[in-house]
Amino acid sequence: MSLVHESNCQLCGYFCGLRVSVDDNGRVTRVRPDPGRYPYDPSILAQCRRFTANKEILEHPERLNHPLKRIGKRGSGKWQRVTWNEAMTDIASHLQDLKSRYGAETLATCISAPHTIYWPLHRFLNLWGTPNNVGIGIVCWNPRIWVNSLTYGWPIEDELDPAVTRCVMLWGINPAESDRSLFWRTLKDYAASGGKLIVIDPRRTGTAHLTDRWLAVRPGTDGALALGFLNVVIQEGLWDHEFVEQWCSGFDELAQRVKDYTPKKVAGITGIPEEVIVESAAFYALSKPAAIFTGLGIDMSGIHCTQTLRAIASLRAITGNVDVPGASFINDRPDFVPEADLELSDQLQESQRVKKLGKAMFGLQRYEGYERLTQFTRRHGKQLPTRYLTSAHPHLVWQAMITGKPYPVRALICMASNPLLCQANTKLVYNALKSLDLLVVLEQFLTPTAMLADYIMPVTGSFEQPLMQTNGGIANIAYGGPAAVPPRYERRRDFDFWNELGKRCGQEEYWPWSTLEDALTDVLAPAGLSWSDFCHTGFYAPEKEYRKWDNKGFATPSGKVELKATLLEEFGHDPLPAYLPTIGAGSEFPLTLMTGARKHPYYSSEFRQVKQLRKLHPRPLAEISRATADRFAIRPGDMIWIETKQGKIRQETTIAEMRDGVVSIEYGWWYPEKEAMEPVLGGLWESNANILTTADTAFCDPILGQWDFRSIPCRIYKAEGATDASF
Ligand SMILES: Nc1nc2c(c(=O)[nH]1)N[C@H]1C(S)=C(S)[C@@H](COP(=O)(O)OP(=O)(O)OC[C@H]3O[C@@H](n4cnc5c(=O)[nH]c(N)nc54)[C@H](O)[C@@H]3O)O[C@H]1N2
Ligand SMILES: Nc1nc2c(c(=O)[nH]1)N[C@H]1C(S)=C(S)[C@@H](COP(=O)(O)OP(=O)(O)OC[C@H]3O[C@@H](n4cnc5c(=O)[nH]c(N)nc54)[C@H](O)[C@@H]3O)O[C@H]1N2
Ligand code: SF4
Ligand SMILES: [Mo]
Repeated sequence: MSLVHESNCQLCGYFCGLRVSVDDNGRVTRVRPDPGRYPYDPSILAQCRRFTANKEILEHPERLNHPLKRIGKRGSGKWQRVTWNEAMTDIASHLQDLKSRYGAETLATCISAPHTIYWPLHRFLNLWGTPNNVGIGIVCWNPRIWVNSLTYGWPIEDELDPAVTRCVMLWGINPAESDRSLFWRTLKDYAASGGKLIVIDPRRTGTAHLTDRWLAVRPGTDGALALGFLNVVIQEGLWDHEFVEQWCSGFDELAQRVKDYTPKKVAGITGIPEEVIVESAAFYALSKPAAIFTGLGIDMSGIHCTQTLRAIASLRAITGNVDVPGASFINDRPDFVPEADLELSDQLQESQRVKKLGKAMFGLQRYEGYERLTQFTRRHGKQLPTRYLTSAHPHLVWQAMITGKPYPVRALICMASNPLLCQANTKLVYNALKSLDLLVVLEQFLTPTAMLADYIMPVTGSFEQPLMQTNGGIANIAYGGPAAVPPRYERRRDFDFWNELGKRCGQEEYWPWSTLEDALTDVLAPAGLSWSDFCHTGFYAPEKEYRKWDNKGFATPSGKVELKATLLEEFGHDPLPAYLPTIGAGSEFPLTLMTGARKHPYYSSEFRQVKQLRKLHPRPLAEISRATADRFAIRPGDMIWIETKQGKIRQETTIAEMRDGVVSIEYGWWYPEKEAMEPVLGGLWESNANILTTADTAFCDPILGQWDFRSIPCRIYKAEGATDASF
């Protein structure tokens, strides 16, 4: 006999609703999409190869099942199995000891993709007293949250409604690989029924194949392109006069600014023909409503990022595509307890807030900027969680670990993150982790980062933990469901770790819950929903209301869309969208490197040990155009060195339709089949893209701190003698 449970896949950020059959022995026997629950996609089975891997991952022989304590030298691979109680007692007392010696700020945490629930971590940190959470957010999603908040007073959700939307621009985003769920299917259906698409990407991706309008932009020049589009829209009088007149501030200054960005000039910078720039801009402006989705192609563009997003935000606004159906939606405050309240950021004292590293840098991406921004959003009854907007800059945190300056950072807790593969400059991260007094890693697998830990705490995954996804706490939407099976072995939920650590560190009154389900029950209560009601539907979202500006205006200082951003000016930055020319690549590194474009079946550094997925994609691939391959006498299948100022790695060549002179490599590659100790560390040093990158603040966006993962000068050459076997 087997019982069917409703649950959610947690192998990527879409958390598809699933039906999980469990037999009398508690074994998962079958997993199917759940047509009754959000997000549901009947074509999941065909589209997403990871979906079927859930069973293998749940019972994988290499899953971490018990807490481990390091007994040899750091990285020596010698572990002792301990109980949760022993581990938690040691961790809590070690942390208290470090706090008494160096202050609360000596503890940092590292998080990244949306694998798990994050507010418990922030709640702990705020009560503990440290501003040092390192995320990847600075180059993933957060720039959009910041820029849209500065421009429209709150983040927006771009929206494709095939019945309403007349044009979709996909800019530096590739849902064909990064999102195989509902959105991708909607997009394909939209294209198949004649919907109009513009795709801006140096590679002809699966997404670009949906349209004739593929703009193969030169990496890192999107800012100029956006200014060029604005130039055309304004010169040709294609803007929404009524919306601009009533609801935008700074239009005249914007018009003046973009005058210089003629299609001719922009063609020279971006490599896109003049007539294509003119036609695309006019096409977008005349097809209303129109949506613009942006992705990592922009977020990871380093010094260009903030102002490129500002130009795109202005384009949306002057064409009247803000908070209208089929274009974009300004989210509402949640009816349930907002993440901003759960994280208890007001508990972090001013004396600790100012210790955020990098005093004179990135003034907005600090508590000062956060406070100023939320002053206006609060007028609309809304507040963003601090976690997107005050993230500590990773480069500064790694340096503080190594140098003790400006103060010692001696302890790190990594949750659902693998910084040795996913943060820039692996060597720096490695030296930082090696220098720590205490490294705790909450993990499912023995990753290279976990290999360097003092304690590894085994955590649950899909089906073993309940889920309540809230679009990062910025929207009035929640979806998710219950666990289908109890945690296996001694795996626990991330929540349990923070709940227990909090209680052991004097925060008892703030952790009134015994389980995550208890906590989620309290979170849902203000919306009038019980946890079991929520699990049944798996979805909470009231009907959307658009054009809220009509009676409320925007939650910005001027109450309008700020084409000229008051807060940017106040913090000493250019208040109008701008484009900073990139320094040329030079002869030593004549090519441009893009790292990390998404590919199925992997998710970041995960799943290389999952046999059914590894079989589909055994090695990392470096993509180049046919002409670039010929230029360097490289053939498909050749192993090549990819080298930047930071270092070199090897990947296998594949030919792709893309801009000449550009190299696109995969990231997150390590080899779980290799030795799990120093110096091998699971093949960390062989093909890992982040050996080639840096987040040195000297080269980051001066406004919010973004570093460049997508247009790095590089060179390539054949790795003589290296064959597949050397991987
Ligand atoms: N399969 C899979 N799916 C994933 C993930 C995964 O690891 N694997 N990761 C998830 C995560 S964490 C995220 S944040 C999302 C990201 O989702 P996306 O934003 O779709 O991510 P990417 O594919 O990294 O980048 C999009 C495109 O940007 C292009 N690009 C690179 N440089 C430039 C540039 O200078 N200009 C322009 N216009 N385009 C450029 C790349 O060629 C790429 O096709 O995906 C999520 N989904
Ligand atoms: N060069 C380059 N670097 C990049 C990027 C790029 O495009 N180029 N992309 C960046 C982006 S957008 C992102 S989001 C990051 C992703 O960076 P990470 O999130 O660090 O990447 P993952 O490999 O997904 O690591 C997550 C780890 O969490 C574990 N895990 C899974 N579920 C859970 C859970 O519920 N709880 C806990 N505690 N652990 C869990 C997994 O086993 C895995 O080892 O990488 C970034 N790094
Ligand atoms: S898209 Fe695939 S991996 Fe992501 S949640 Fe859905 S089934 Fe899981
Ligand atoms: Mo991400």
